[in-house]
Amino acid sequence: MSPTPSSCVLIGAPIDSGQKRPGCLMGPAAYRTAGIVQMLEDLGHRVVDRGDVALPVLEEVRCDNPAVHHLAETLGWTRVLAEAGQAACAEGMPVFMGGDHSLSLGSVAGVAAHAQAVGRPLFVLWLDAHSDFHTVMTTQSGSLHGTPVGYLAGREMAPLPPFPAPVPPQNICLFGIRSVDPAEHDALQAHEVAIHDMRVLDEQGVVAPLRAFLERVAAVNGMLHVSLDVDFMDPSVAPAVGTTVPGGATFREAHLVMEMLHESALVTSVDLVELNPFLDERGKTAHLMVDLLASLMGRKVFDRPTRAYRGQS
Ligand code: 4U7
Ligand code: MN
Ligand code: MN
Ligand code: MN
Repeated sequence: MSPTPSSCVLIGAPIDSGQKRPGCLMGPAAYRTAGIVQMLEDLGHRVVDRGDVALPVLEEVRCDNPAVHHLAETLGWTRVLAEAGQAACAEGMPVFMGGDHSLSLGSVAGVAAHAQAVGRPLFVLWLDAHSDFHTVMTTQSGSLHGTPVGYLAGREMAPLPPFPAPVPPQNICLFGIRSVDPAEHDALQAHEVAIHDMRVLDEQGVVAPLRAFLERVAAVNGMLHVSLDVDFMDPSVAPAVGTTVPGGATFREAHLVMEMLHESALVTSVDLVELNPFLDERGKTAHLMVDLLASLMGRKVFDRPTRAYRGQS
């Protein structure tokens, strides 16, 4: 069976402002240099590269947590990405090329607005070392790349606009996490977010936990947004990220996740985030991220049948 062709809409999000180490804004250029467009076309997909979104004129904003930095920029990126994301959903599968993870404040907002408009439930698979479940008030680093899961779950995030159609906690799956701050830990205990931390993956591997989640998505004809943070992988295979945490997914575990996602045919949008090309080793991490997207979009050694997730329990 050949891979199902689809239309991919590439959206560059050259965002650095969600954390303190400069470099992530070069991410979209690095993905293009690593051949993301050609790779997708070689797999038979139609590709539209929308270029990079631009920061609008900034509003003045203030908040009561003095640690928070770059709030006005983050708010600007969030608005512009939510708009671009929602529009792209009507044309194909948006692929958001970051940029740090604060871009997901906007990308998931756009996708969620689209899901609500078409009346389908949205699910989010968060592939990350971190839970990113802070709010503007609980973050101690003040870096807003640590807040997008909190936002999309509907936690209070003023002065950001209220999240359109918050994703029910049970529809959110945190996969591969191994660094959770105390405030995030307490909040996660109070929500019903599905958590497959590295301890679970060590014991069970990636297949069973991911399959269980995908079956839940398929059972209700859900849309599935996948957010891939470079630090989901172990730093030995993916060094180009500012927030490395040892003990991450291996090269093959990461590809297996992507291959299963392809076979599920459930993924409707993707974020590629936190790549800092300034920290890379001759494009190694940029190429890995492009190759992982290739696995997600159907590259394989031998054809395998699409797994029938629908109707399974
Ligand atoms: B990423 C952190 F304290 N939790 O809030 C914070 F450990 O998008 C890290 O997953 C956040 O890379 C990491 O600063 C955000 C820290
Ligand atoms: Mn993250
Ligand atoms: Mn992370
Ligand atoms: Mn990071």
